[in-house]
Amino acid sequence: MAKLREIQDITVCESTAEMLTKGRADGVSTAFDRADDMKPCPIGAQNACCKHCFMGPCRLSSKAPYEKVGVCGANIDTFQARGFARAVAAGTAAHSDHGREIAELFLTVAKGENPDFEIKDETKLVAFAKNMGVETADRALADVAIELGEACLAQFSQQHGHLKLLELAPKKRFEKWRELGILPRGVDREVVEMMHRTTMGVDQEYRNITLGAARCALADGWGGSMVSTELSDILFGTPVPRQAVMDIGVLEEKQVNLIVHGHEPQVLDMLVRLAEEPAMVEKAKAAGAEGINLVGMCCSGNEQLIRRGIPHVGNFMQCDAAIITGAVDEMVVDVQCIQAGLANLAKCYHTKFVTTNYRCKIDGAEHVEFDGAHNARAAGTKLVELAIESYRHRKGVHIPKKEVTPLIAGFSHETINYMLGGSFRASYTPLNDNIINGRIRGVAGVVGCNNPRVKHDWVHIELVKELLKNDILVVQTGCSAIALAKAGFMQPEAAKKYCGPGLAEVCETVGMPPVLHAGACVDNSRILIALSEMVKTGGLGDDISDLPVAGSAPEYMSEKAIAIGHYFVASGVFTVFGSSLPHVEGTKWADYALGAGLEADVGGYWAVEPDPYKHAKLMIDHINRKREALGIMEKKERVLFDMEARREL
Ligand code: MSK
Repeated sequence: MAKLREIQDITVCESTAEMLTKGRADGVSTAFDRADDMKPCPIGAQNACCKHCFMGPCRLSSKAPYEKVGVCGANIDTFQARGFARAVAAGTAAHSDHGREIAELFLTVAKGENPDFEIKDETKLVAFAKNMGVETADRALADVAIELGEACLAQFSQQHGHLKLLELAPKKRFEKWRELGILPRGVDREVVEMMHRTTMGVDQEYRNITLGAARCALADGWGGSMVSTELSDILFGTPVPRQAVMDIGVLEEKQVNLIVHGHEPQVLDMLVRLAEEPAMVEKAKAAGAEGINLVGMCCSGNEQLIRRGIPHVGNFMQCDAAIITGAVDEMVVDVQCIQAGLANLAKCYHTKFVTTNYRCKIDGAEHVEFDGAHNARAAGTKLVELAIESYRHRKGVHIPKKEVTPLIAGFSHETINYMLGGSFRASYTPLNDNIINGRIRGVAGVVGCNNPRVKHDWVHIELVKELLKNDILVVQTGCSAIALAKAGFMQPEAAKKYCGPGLAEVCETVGMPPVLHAGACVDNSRILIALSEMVKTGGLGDDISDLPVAGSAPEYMSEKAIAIGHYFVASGVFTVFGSSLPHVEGTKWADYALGAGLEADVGGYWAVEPDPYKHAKLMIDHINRKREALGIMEKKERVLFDMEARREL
């Protein structure tokens, strides 16, 4: 094993540091240790390795003469564009397969075939049905719901035309996509086509591949992900701001601790209800516990944090730390971001590690099939009972000393609209006004994962501090949101402590935190809708690419993050990535994707910057440029029309 980093160089999260120290004393290995032991392959990291056929694998370098090509003759630009595009396709597939599962579950509920779930938000059902082109007037809600479910499922298999939800984008944006020929037709079609185009001997022009990848990514953001988020809101409730607590300290010494980790909301939704049932609590008591403590982790946790205020343990790189407490009686997982190493780590303690989805089985894990459409209650009951049984086998328990952090989460685009517009006039006008008058300089979406190769949570936190100081409102999802929540940025009091005077004034007036938690990584689609609404509200240009906004994924690790980044770029948003991939420099593809070439095509482009301060500067400079172009660089109050002025008009 290579020399391991000191704990203080691994994480800034106090509770994680305490547990990693314990883990080393216990002699167990974590993902941080494995990252130290596994040197990343520099050729692979540059997407300069091609193994799309079996004449290779071929390796190129940006430092080698440009004429040096692979066996088939493909150059480094083709290699990089194809590697990037395949990551986009994989990320799109992941979000969209999640979205399809939700659509199938929704349809069983709509048809009255699934007593385990119900439609929670009928208002949103009607609003979303209208957006999907489903007739709602004078119809029974059940009929609307069935047609909506079918229409959503059809978005995946559709072969012609364009995805319906793209029409929510500003007109100019939609027309740009049409002109470029990148309006996605159907989600599955775009993923299949991307895999075809990037196989040996097909698309070998880097610009064409990158624009093809944009079409695929748009099918994620405005297709699979958006369907997932909107239907999840209808089924499990549209998020509204609610108080909760976060960090490993949510684990309880004297209760059965059951963590749900992964992405799809139905598992945690069912288990929460079961864990509250008196008969189940009695079973826990019979096993010697005081009760059942059901908590979320990663994006499964985010899904129910924003909807029910369920306590949250932590982000992707805290899974090891949570198990090391010895207090986790069971970790239930479904799909995405489940590290295989957790199954082995769980064996070193008494933790039951249980997979639940046929698409995700892991060597060494127990498997209880949870099919939301058919057996949610039965499977859920078994899962809670396994946790209770596991409690009997506890050895030592060590819960971190650090107190849990209170937070407010649940900022859907509907909530932002309502909150900033007030009770009588839900609208984005006050947000736009405050951007125009300069109190708010702009808006940043800071999202994405943790990556064990960078100091856990540090880049997220330092970056957001810089943005807030510069009056930039921050909207978050995924593991990045969890990092900032733990650090105390999701309380209204954070405004005074961290923000510039303009943003602090707005937050204090509204009573909101300066960092808004919008949900799981699949919920970035909420940000697309919010950006479109800002354009439609007026005063900030007529396309998303005119807005003073920027995107960021400072510690990303997943292919899903590449798909998210590319759908923001393709929607007109400048997007900066932090850690590791894509290490792209010195090639024509890199010059195109990270600069004026891609910006000229789609209005957005990429940047890569691991240093949080330089990363923030790139975003702030971009926002300033957009303000300059809009003519709102100088602070000025917007002239509001009074009745007299209106009459004159
Ligand atoms: S869980 S994709 S580590 S945000 Fe959505 Fe976190 Fe990234 Fe997974």
